[in-house]
Amino acid sequence: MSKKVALITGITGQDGSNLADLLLKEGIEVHGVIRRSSTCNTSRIDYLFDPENKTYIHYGDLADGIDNLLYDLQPDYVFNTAAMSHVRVSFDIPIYTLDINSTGVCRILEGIRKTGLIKKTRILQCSSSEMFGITPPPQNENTIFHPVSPYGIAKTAAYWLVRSYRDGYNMFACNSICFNHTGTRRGLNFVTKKITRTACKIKLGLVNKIELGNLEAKRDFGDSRDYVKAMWMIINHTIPDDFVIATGQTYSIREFAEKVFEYLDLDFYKYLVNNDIFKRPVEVPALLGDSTKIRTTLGWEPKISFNELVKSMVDYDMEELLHDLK
Ligand code: F7E
Repeated sequence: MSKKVALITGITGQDGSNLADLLLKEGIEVHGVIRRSSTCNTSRIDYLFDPENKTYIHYGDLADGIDNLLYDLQPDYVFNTAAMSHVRVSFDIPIYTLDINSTGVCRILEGIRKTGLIKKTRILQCSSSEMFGITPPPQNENTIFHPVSPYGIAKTAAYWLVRSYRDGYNMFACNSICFNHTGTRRGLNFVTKKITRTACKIKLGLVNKIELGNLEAKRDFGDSRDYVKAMWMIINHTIPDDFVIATGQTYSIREFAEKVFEYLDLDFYKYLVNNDIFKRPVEVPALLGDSTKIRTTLGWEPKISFNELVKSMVDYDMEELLHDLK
């Protein structure tokens, strides 16, 4: 039997690269879409070019649509992990954010429809807990969306587009509503990675301060490797549906930072500098996911604890910095 084919948009990102790892282990033929960039943006997936991990990479952009790729590959699965993923930056580039994060999703859905793949191709859209915005926790699939950033608003439009194509055209289109997830492959400008990386630099005497914005926001932090497993379960479910992916525990940014600094035997407050530049015009105060639906329907549960997550990130950053210092 020929291999099933998956197309991952955003394969250079945290989730896209973790998903590629998982799909290769599942025996899937993996194709990834990367954007053209003047600087190299493949550091998270360079190992995938190894003949043993053969992955096929194609240039593409959600600003352009991926119809040709859909037509050529006729994929069994499409995972849309591509996005302008930074909430604060979405206030600086709202129109671009809306184009990529909502119209871009519509371009993929239309691409599947126009290329006659409705019956064949299953699509999973990476939706976000930012859609809940200021609706108080806990949040689940029945919670009202009240997004407050261009990012959250764009993700909400995309969520409804997926539902509309599912209802209107019988497309196997589903949403994974992901709460914050991080890990060793997290981008440097997200708060968890910024904290682990800067704390390690402080420990090594490379810098002497950490500048942060709002420390009181609460987030439900999971590990991306657990979350991509949930995505795989959702897209292989018997029916297309939407599921919250979350740990059910919430920590403030202050608590996350205290934990990291404590692990490195450092006093967080000795190095902390508050800087309003890292605050958003409107903040999402508290996210805490209720993932009962995916736990009871698909049997998913996160395997990596908060403590293990923090430890793995700090250990990874320390090792990488020490390697770079050699
Ligand atoms: O901020 C606060 C900030 O940028 C977390 C994305 O993956 O998860 C992520 O969005 C919190 C916010 O992630 C700094 O105000 C304080 O309250 O790491 P973040 P996010 O905005 O929660 C959702 C689910 C997604 O879908 C997104 O794609 O930390 N914060 N000081 C800071 N945040 C940053 N980035 N930098 C700071 O210095």
